[in-house]
Amino acid sequence: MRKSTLILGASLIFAIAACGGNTAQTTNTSNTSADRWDTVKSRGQIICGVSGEVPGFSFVGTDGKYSGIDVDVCRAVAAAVFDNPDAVEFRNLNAKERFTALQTGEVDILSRNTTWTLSRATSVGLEFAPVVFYDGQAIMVRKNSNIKSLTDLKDKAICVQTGTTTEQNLADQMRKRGITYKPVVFEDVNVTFATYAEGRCEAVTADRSALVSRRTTLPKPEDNVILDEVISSEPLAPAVAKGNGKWRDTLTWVVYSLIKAEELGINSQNVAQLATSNDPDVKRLLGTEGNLGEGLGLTNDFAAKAIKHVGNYGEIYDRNLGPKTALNLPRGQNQQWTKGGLLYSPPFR
Ligand SMILES: N[C@@H](CCC(=O)N[C@@H](CS)C(=O)NCC(=O)O)C(=O)O
Repeated sequence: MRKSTLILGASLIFAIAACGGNTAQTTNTSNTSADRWDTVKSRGQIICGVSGEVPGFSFVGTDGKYSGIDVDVCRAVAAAVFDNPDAVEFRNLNAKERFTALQTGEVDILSRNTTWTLSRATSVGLEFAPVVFYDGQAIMVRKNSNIKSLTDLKDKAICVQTGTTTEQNLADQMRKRGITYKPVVFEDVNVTFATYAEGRCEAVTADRSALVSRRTTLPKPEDNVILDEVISSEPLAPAVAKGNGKWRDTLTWVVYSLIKAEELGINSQNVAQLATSNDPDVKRLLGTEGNLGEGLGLTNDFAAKAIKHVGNYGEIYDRNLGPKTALNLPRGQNQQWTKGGLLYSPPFR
């Protein structure tokens, strides 16, 4: 009872402040309370939850080194905060474990091909940063199977990982189309794909990028095709636990800095030399003019540090998913807005 009165009181104050347009006051409140940002700063290292099983996104090599676009997001934050992209410890999390790991504080950031959804952003308690990869769900089948569409999967076994939007979307789509099927559900991604590879499922479904990625790990990748049909939208974004506004801001603006850097033509090779640029947009992003970093509790050249160590969004994409990689994923929706894509950073001002 007392608790609900307090909560009501707090929301009333917020509502009055918001209606009165006193946004500075509300911003200050969220930024001065105990925040994950303080824990990370005093630890001197970020703990980053990844999958570790999806090449191009997050993967542990035979040398124990992590790579992938999700890995690079955490490395960029470490570079911006500590000027050291290696100040990150990675933890492997499967689909089911990932949210608990964030809620309990086991990880500071969840950067793990995770779709931004309403329930995850509310009841599950996640605070999403910008989308780093726009994806959609697809289906993979054997080339010689004669399965060309979802309809052809009537009464067939479909392998799928639990704890994912993938499992939910498949059920929705099949229900919508009145198609009966046999979901074969696993917690472990390796078992999911191994079961498909053994021929015990006629199809396997996942985010399209994950299918392209995991196909490279199958015994005969070329014997498998990904159907053209895309059955959902999967905006993949990193996240922090709710109630850590300052830490969320850091993650958010580091991701935007990588996107903005590509838009402005700043990359790891020219970032040092562009410190003397006369372009006001470049100067503000690199912190040679203004004090944008201060608002985050960082140095004003936080973006320059991230770009120097990890590269801009385009460099990160190319290194992990581009034409020189086994995935060779076209940029598509993950292109800059100036080139017809969906990547768009708000102003650095
Ligand atoms: N984007 C979807 C699916 C994410 C997902 O977990 N996909 C599986 C299928 S490849 C995966 O990445 N598994 C890796 C693991 O469990 O480590 C979601 O957020 O629910």
